[in-house]
Amino acid sequence: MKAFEDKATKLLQEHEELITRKNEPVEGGNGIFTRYKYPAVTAAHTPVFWRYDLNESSNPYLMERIGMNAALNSGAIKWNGNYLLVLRMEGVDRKSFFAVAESPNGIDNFRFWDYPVTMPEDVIPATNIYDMRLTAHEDGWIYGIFCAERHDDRASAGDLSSATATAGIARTKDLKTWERLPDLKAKSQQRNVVLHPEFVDGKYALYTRPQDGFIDAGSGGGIGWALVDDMTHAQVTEEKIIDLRYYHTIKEVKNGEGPHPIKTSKGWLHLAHGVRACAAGLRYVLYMYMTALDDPTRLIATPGGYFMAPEGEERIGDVSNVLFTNGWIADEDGKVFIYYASSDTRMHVATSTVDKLVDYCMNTPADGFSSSASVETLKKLIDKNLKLIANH
Ligand code: M1P
Repeated sequence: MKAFEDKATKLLQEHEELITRKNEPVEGGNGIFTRYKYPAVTAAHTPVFWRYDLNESSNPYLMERIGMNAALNSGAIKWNGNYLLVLRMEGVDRKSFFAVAESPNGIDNFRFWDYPVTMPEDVIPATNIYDMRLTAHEDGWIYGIFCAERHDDRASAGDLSSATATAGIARTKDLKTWERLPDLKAKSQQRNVVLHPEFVDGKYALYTRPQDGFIDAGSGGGIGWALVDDMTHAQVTEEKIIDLRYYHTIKEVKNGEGPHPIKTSKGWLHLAHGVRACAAGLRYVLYMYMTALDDPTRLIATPGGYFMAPEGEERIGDVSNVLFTNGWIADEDGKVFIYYASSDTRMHVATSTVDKLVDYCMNTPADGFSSSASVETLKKLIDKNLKLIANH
């Protein structure tokens, strides 16, 4: 019927307008990075044919049949000249799955591939999978490491929310067909596990995040590092904490590696998330650090405080007051595309350059761990500037 056809045409047109909308840089800011006006990808960017049955006889009212709740925490990779996000899509049924969206410029025009990723299961199937970190490793494979969540069967009867977090591992050569490898074996639960892109001492190197329970990072201490002989049977035997958590900092409660670090002439550039608690609940922000080229476990720069925190509409969503990142792309000309999710709801992009980010890491004062130390740090900059102003 014409009414059905008109409605379907309108749906498709509105969707096309959304995904082809030009994004605009937000003027001003702090000079370190540039935010963009619109989210890069949202649940509404998913194809209409994922959500609606477009057959009039089986869906005469043209109602949505499969709802999408959120598009968040995306891995990222440059692929055949385009910018690819492997998104954590979350349906209205709360299940997360992976799907690829591709953009010619990294900023807008993200278009989903027709089908979501079919991720093979490990021997014990997971209930939920999410937050993939992509690493094009020097061994020639692209690895995706993600959280595999299962109900904790040791929980008492009736406890239907206790869960376990394990690092699921898969690899691919084309981002279409994935080979699932056995989940990471470790003494503790693990989330936010990331593969370093190069061999270190002839081994694979993982950034880990040991945790006491599904939510609680507790005694884990921070972001860890573990060397692994074989990714097809990955096991953490020794784990060293390389980026510790401290009292009264932005990462007091938890932290976790974001995407794998970018190699620069000055060291490895890291992007991570830090979590603190407050009366409103947990607050997730992004922070940076750098490690040495000759020893990726040695910290060489630890800028204090957050690099990015939720602003404006970013503050509100399914899990409010959260920024989270697990994907960035460094172009050959040094431009960096930082993909981050806000409040577990939508994806954004911010841009910077490798040089600016290294400068930020090297020249931002470290956290002095007390109010008086912060005041002394502030006074040093004021002194320097007042002398400069006086000499003008
Ligand atoms: O809800 C905020 C984030 O919480 C978890 O991160 P972490 O393990 O550091 O607490 C993850 O579930 C992440 O997906 C989520 O965005």
